[in-house]
Amino acid sequence: MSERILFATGNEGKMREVRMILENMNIPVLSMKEAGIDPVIEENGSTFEENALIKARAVAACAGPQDIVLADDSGLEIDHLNKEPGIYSARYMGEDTSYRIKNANLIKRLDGVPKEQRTARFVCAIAAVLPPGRKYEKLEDREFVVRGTIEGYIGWEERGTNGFGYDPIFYVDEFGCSTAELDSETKNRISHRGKALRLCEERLKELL
Ligand code: ITT
Repeated sequence: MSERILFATGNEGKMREVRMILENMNIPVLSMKEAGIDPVIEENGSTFEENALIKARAVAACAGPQDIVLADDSGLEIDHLNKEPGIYSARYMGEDTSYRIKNANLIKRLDGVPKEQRTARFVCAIAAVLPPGRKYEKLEDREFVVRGTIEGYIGWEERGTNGFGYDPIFYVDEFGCSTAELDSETKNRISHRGKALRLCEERLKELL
């Protein structure tokens, strides 16, 4: 196993979850900031997978020869809004607009829409770029992308203070509450990010 995992994100909310989920890998997980890496990344892909790979490659270009680089591209798809905000979730209404305002806006756009039509999901693509110089069986094993999703619906009000981003408006039937009302262990067990990172972990164990 390589010395460390560099996680290509500037989002502290993601980073908190990533650290918890990858805890049992027994390998240090560093954010870009902790690794002193701050590349300019242009997320101009048209899918979560493409954008995750763009981020992972940009950080891998600045990383050490032993580093495993992972990146997360994620977002919220609301079916009634043609899967908006989708890959533009972070940029929706402007990157610096507060989630209070973004969440209130999405609820307003669903005004009068019944529960069956409020379906939504969080999607998370995790891309991995592995260190060069190893004997990977297939060249494509040096880079791979996995996806995890969680199905839910958009509620009628913001609830809860855990999590980040769109969590206060994303409700799951299994628990009858928003993902911002779940403790972090429960969210990580059922979430898009938890599922994608566990798939990624399995793949890494096979390859390294
Ligand atoms: P990095 O690119 O630096 O990782 P980012 O916040 O710009 O950070 P994305 O482009 O992947 O990341 O945007 C993801 C957005 O989707 C994020 O900012 C949230 O608004 C939303 N999102 C993703 N996962 C979420 C989760 O678990 N809970 C709530 N909102 C989430």
